[in-house]
Amino acid sequence: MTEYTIAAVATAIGEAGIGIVRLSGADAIDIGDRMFEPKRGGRLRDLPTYRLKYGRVVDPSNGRMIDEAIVLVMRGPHSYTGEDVVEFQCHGGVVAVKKVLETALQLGAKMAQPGEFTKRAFLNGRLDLTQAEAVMDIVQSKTDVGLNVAVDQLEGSLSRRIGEIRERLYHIVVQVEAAVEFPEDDVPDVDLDWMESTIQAGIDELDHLIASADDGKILREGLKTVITGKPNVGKSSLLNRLLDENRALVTDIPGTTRDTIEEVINLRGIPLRLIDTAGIRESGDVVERLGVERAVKLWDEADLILHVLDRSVPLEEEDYKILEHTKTKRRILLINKADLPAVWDISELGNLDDVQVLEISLVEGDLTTLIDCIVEYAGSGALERSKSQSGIVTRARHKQSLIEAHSALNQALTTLQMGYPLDLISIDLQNALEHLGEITGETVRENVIDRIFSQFCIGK
Ligand SMILES: Nc1nc2c(ncn2[C@@H]2O[C@H](COP(=O)(O)OP(=O)(O)OP(=O)(O)O)[C@@H](O)[C@H]2O)c(=O)[nH]1
Ligand SMILES: [Mg+2]
Repeated sequence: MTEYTIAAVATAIGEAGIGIVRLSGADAIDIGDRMFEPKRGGRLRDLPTYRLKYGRVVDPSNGRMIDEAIVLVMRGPHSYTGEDVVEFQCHGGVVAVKKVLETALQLGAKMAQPGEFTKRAFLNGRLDLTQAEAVMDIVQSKTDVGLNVAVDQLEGSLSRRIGEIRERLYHIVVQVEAAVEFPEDDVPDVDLDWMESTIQAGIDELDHLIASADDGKILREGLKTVITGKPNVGKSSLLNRLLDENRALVTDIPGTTRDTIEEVINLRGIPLRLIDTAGIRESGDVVERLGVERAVKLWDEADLILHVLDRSVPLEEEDYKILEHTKTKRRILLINKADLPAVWDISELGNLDDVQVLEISLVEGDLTTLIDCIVEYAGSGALERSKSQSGIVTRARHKQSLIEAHSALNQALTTLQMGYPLDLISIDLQNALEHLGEITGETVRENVIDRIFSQFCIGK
């Protein structure tokens, strides 16, 4: 158990039905007792685990009542953090809840860091690292599909898969080490064919997991979709139509949008992070130029680019420039203003073999075809993967460790095939094991752990 007790408000701050102040640590129950007077007497320390008491929260310095509350006691190790946990369920007002927290702090609890409750759960072995991360993903999930993936991860789907791969590699390491350390003893010879096929199977599995990472990222963070094009083509109109509200200013003056505007929408289960940007053109205006720079930078980060063109005005250099600069990206060309006469033909855009092209009007007709196209073209892989229960990689951190483990296994395979000494193979395998262990948290460094939990909200 960690030596000190932490406390934080666990619910969102604001007027609400209830507000919860949570304490965890060796003194949690003692501190709880000192600031709480149960209506029917008794003390929290005598309360069995998972029981509640109703009463008054009081300021022990003057005996004044702060709020009414129901207090829940959960004793370690069978609690969320693995420690003694006390939760005050108060009336959810900003001041009352803060006052309850302050009282706990005055009695010796320390203000919890972001994610510290979950971090303690991890350090006390209640969760592994992928599960702790899944807790955060559940809190932040943007669609039902994203939630399902996070819940599977919390249930251990990814850990299990990583665990199985580690188990098999570990088996080889044990055999190799025995053969290396006791060469003259009666250790049976290592079966090199078995070793080779086991390592190869590990590599194949890692390939699968790594391949799931792009879709996993989309499910967790959303498909970063950047709307781009020259000024006045209808970019902000597109954002508004997809959102179904007048979020961005739309005028017939080119250069209306200066800064980026980001909104999240749920497109049939795919979370779309939709970003409207300034129209691309050379501009003497400083503000507009900054907006354009920002827009161009976003091309690199985009998972999907919606490039809007206006068919009612002649093509210009900018249209071609954007086409050229975004050509390595997944993109959809939207030939807009189909309600107006066209002054150019799609063939003038050159070779568009690898691009989806749609003609649309943002003032007439619906966007079903566009939505179908986005979901089909950019999101179907993610939706498909979300249905498999066998573990999807949703974080860059996991992907990086998998890539490193993959490279160590490839190295092991080469070493084996070249007929080098077995202890060299053992080093490669240990390396792979270590990288796989980083994902679940067995071999992860402390600063990485700190970084992960610092992204959580306070009270979680
Ligand atoms: N006729 C017609 N007009 C459209 C269509 N889409 C947008 N417009 C009009 O085109 C003008 C520009 O639209 P915006 O959505 O502001 O264009 P934008 O690309 O965001 O422009 P900037 O922010 O200046 O780069 C507005 O007057 C819109 O009403 C369309 O499909 N048909
Ligand atoms: Mg605009």
